[in-house]
Amino acid sequence: MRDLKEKTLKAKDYLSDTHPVWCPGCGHFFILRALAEALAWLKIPNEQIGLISGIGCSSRIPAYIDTYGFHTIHGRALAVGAGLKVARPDMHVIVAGGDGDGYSIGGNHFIHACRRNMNMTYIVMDNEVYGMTKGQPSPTTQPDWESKLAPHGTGIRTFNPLGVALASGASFIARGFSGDQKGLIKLIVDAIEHKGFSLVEIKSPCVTFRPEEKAWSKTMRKMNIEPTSDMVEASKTIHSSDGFDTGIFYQANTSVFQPHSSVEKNISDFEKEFEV
Ligand SMILES: Cc1ncc(C[n+]2csc(CCOP(=O)(O)OP(=O)(O)O)c2C)c(N)n1
Ligand code: SF4
Repeated sequence: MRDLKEKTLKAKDYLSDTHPVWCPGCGHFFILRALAEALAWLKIPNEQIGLISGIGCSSRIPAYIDTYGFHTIHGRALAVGAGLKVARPDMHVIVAGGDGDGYSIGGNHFIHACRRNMNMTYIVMDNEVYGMTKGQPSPTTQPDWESKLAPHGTGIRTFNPLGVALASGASFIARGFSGDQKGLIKLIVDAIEHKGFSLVEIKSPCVTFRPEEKAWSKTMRKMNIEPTSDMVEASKTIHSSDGFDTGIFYQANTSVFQPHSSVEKNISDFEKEFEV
């Protein structure tokens, strides 16, 4: 593991002047901080980063980071991020959002982003609930979690993002915890440095609609997983985990998809292609 003390830039060099509107104590604050620390450690020039998000409390993050950013539409952030990477392969593309945004409405994009294995990082701020729309169950909500909208629970088994990512072709798969700042910074640094599609799924308590998630500070294990490039081994670890393990579950060098950019074309070239 690298020594994070080597960095010279500061997290504040990557934070914007906009103060987050998140509820006090929301786990997303700690992810914002860890992302800024990771970028400072990597010393990537601000203008070389594109932070793309969908919709949700978590997806507000581009407003708080001082890089290029695009707060897009619900569930479509990965498609926009892939488009940016095609047009600007030189840029570091980071996509961020919530479990509702990425695993429900954005589920199809998630699978195919993993399959394409483009060189980009996907940060999912997973609070096992739809925070912004006031507490509906999400794909990662336990079947027996009772709420106003699902008084007897959904009765539906939870979505396993790490398992789906592995089966779909992602080449870097990690789980972190918003309450483990040091571990999270390392995971984000490793994910951004990885060549290929990197998923960093981060457990992030929603203190307003799931206050019981505050107990994660006691149940989450800090960086107890050792990375492997063996798919079978990774699959066993992912499927035997109770969800409280953190670290890199899988990292492999597999072929990265980078289609040829057509960004050098001007508008009249595009118009000609659509002439009838
Ligand atoms: C197409 C579309 N469908 C639904 C919504 C309503 N909507 C906005 S945010 C959201 C859920 C966000 O939950 P999540 O991604 O888990 O993020 P969190 O707020 O928990 O951080 C939904 C359903 C929307 N904005 N657009
Ligand atoms: S509603 Fe939940 S996810 Fe949204 S800001 Fe508040 S604590 Fe965070």
